Amino acid sequence: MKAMTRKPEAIARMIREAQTIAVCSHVNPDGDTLGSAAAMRLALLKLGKTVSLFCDGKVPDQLAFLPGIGEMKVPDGEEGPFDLMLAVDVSDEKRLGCCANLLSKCRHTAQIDHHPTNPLFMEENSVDGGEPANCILIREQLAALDIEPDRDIAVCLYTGISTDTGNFAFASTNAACFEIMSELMGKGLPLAELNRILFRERARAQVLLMGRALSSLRYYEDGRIAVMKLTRQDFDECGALSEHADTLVNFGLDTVGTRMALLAREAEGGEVKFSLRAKEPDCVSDVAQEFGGGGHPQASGITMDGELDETVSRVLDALIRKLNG
Ligand SMILES: [Mn+2]
Repeated sequence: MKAMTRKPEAIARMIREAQTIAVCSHVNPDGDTLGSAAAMRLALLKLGKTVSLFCDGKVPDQLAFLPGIGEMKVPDGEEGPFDLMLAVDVSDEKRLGCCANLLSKCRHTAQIDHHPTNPLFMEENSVDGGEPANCILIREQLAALDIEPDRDIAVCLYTGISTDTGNFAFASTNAACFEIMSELMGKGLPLAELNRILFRERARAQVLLMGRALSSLRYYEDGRIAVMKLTRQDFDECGALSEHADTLVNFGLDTVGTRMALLAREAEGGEVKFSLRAKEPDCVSDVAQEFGGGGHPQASGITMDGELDETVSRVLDALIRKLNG
């Protein structure tokens, strides 16, 4: 069952009755939760509210352009009390991280979210698991508050919608995305500049690491499996962090004719971390489980003790068996 209880009017009433409002994002914040929080902050300021932004995590450098996002703080226990907590894009209480400590300091609690699994854990919940981005529900919330988006709010809403839809490319992308985009373009949204920051620019260390990953690329089984390896030395020489390797496995998967891809990296603790990917209908999560890992059918991970080349050949053998099975 998809959670579906859109209640912008009920949330608007709670907002109107509150003066001090704590807006909370989820741990490991992304463009949608931060875009939602930044847009709500701007709207609430227009209504004369006192707004605080909280998140258990650091704002990624790439999202520092979001208007007002510099106000975001990790709660330190000294803040509050607040009339209202408003959680945005937070699928359950655990995803609040240490912001959950604020719940007891808030007279009322509410949330706006788009995760199908949301257990409706707040006093008032405006949730629709069918929408591809929370910022679509934020646009609706602004309408319930009689707030017209301005250019800054447009920047926030675009960031959430574009990042959660993979730049309008995922199957979840719907007509509402483009209806809202049409409106935001009319507000002077700097589309080309933001698109470059969000979807094209990479940290230098990541570009260098990409070169290492691509030069390690080998194809097996007539190109149906792509394998890349990164050593500790690659990371050190590129000045790269583990997170810089996160999406590189896709270069292998995006090859014409390739059905499964693997990227293995030596982690700091002496383990080897694997990212496994497959194109539908192929599946890699069962191979991941064989080695104590897990994840989604087409995107899984494994962490293993052992030496790089030896662990890679074991996982590769399992992928070959799976492919021919
Ligand atoms: Mn989201």
